[in-house]
Formats: sequence, structure tokens, C-alpha cells
Amino acid sequence: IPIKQIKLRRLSMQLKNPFTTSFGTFRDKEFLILEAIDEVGNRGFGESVAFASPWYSEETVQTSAHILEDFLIEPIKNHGITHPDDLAALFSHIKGNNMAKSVIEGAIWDLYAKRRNESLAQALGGTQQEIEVGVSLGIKPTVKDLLTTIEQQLEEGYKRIKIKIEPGWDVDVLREVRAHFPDMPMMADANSAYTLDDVDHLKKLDDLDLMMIEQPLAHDDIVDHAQLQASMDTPICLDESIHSLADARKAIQLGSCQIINIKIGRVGGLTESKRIHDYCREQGVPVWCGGMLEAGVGRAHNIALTTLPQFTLPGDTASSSLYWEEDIINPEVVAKNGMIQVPDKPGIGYDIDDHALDKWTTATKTFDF
Ligand code: OSB
Ligand code: MG
Repeated sequence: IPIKQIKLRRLSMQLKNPFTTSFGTFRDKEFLILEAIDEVGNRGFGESVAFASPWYSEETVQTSAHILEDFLIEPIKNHGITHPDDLAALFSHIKGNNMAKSVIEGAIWDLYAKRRNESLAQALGGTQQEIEVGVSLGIKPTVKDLLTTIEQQLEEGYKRIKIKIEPGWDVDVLREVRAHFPDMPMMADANSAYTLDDVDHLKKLDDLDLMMIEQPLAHDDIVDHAQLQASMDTPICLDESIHSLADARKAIQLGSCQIINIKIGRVGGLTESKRIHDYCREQGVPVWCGGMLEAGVGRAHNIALTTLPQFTLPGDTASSSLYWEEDIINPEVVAKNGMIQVPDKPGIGYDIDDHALDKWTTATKTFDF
């Protein structure tokens, strides 16, 4: 893939509504957009998912920029690659920093697909023409606020409702939600807010017919989760703890989870996401695609990945308009009745809105090859 230039932008966009998790509140989003341009002017795009603060994981926007600028761009310039899968070998001596690796990998996957004149979904081996999506709802000031929001999102047609929980906003709140919406497909995400001391409390969730509880225990744990799963019926889904196929294999072998949330950035890119997907398919473990409050480029990558067959549960990739006044792609991502039609145009399948991209860009660096 003859890359001529890489453009790395830093953007800042304001969220329409603050989003509260057990570890903090997001009001706006800072992120990177990396553009890889070939000799005939094809443009491949990748979006970073690290947040400004290391709340969800160690990586931040700043560490992603540092790792990209100082370690990841150079080897591509020096060695060149023929397929996006080659990047794993090129980056293998750089530990961790999966979100940084994923930004450039994503841009090169998009460029690769565009050069082949096929959609990213096709290039990945996707099989679904439309995908099911749910929505993730942050912690609200009152239960009434939560119930109103759920009502609105059910009217939008989302296929399942995910509710963020933390100690003090969990069993009682979910019980009230269940009483109002007896048949709603519903799950909870704790973002690692509990420990094994909370086992008896968490077991009360077993009465509420949850599809799953996501990441109840520590962000870096798979051992305690196995103990928790053995003592509760609600399926555990791991998010934060899974960074690779090796992690997924260990978690499944230990019985730490029954479902895996695949986030492209967290596992270092689309190639590793696909490997985890393939392993889960062999093992009969359902997967779904998580979200990181992405703008349009990240959303488009999530949609392409979700076309793989083992993505049997609705993901978190809701409509752009839920998050942004103006997204950086054209058209924006639209979920109708909880379904997104997968674009069949080359690459990510959405056009970049260059005007919006420029508007939200706060800094740009260019690397000529
Ligand atoms: O754990 O999935 C998570 C948002 C920020 C950080 C972590 C998570 C989330 C979400 C929202 O649940 C996902 C989205 O709507 O993009
Ligand atoms: Mg999560």
C-alpha cells in the first residue's frame, strides 16, 4: 500500500448531553483523526477512542498522539506494508497502547478497502447487510429522568437498553426500571465499580432478567470475575479486561464471562477484533460491538466490524444525532427501529465532511513519506 502522506489531527467536539459512568462524567470529547493518503489521492481514516483522562483505561488522547508520532508512523514509512494484517508484526515489539495502534490500523484498513473498491465490511469478510443496535444510558440525576430517557429511546426503536450502574445506583434502580418495562431487553454496565465483597448484593440482579452485566469487577481482572460468574446466574460480559485474543481465550477458559464486548480500539484494531470474533464463533460465545462515544469515523468502523456473523447481540453504536450536533461524516449514522443499514460504498462507506472536520480540528501534523 503506497502511502504518500499521513495527516494527524486533534479534534474537540461537544457532546449534546453529558454522559455519566461509574468513573466520571464526559461533557465533550477530544480525539484524533488519522488520515492515510495514497499516491492517487485515496484517503483512509481512523479515529482514536482514548479519552482525555485515563478513566476507562491507561491511554489518553495525549499518549495516543505521542505513541503514534514517535513510534508507530516511522516503521510504516520504513518498511511499507501490503495488507493491514502486516501491522501486527510491525508493532509487535511495542507493548500495549492498543488504542494508538488501532487509529493507524483503522486508517490503513479503510485505505486498503478503498483501493480494492470494496466496502470495509466486505474487506473484513462481513456477512450482514444491516445490523442491530441498542443504546447505552448514563447515570442520571433521578430515576424519573432515567425512565423518561428509556421511554424516548424505546420509541426510537433501539433493540436493547444498557444502563450504567455504580454502588448506590444499581439494584433498586434496575428493579424500578424492570417494573415499568417488564419485557424490555435490558443490561447493566458497572465499568468495574464493584469487588468480590459485593457478591451478595450483585446476586440480587439475578431476579431482573438482565441480558448480562458488563464488567462488574476490576478493569484488569479475569480471575475474580470467574468466581463471581460461578456464583450468579446473570451472564457476565467483559469489556475493559479484554485486550487481545489471548485475553479472550483465558477469560472463556476460566469461565470469567459468557459474552464479550469487542471494542476495536481496546484490542488494538480490526485485525485483532476479527481474531477474537473468530475464536468466539468457534467457542459459541456471543459478541457485540461496544462504543466509546465515537464521532462518525469510529462509528463507521464499528458498523463494518459488526457485519461479522458472531455479532449476534445489539451493539452500542447508536445514531450520530444522539451524541453530536454535527458529525464529521456524510450522511450521519442513522439507526431506524434499532437497525443500521450497512453502507456498500468503498471503505468506511461514509463521506468525510471536510468542512465539519476542519471546524472541530484544533491541531494538525503532517508526515510525508
Ligand atoms: O463501558 O462501554 C463502556 C462510554 C464511555 C466509556 C466506556 C463505555 C461507554 C458506554 C457508551 O457505555 C458507549 C457509547 O454510547 O458509545
Ligand atoms: Mg462497558
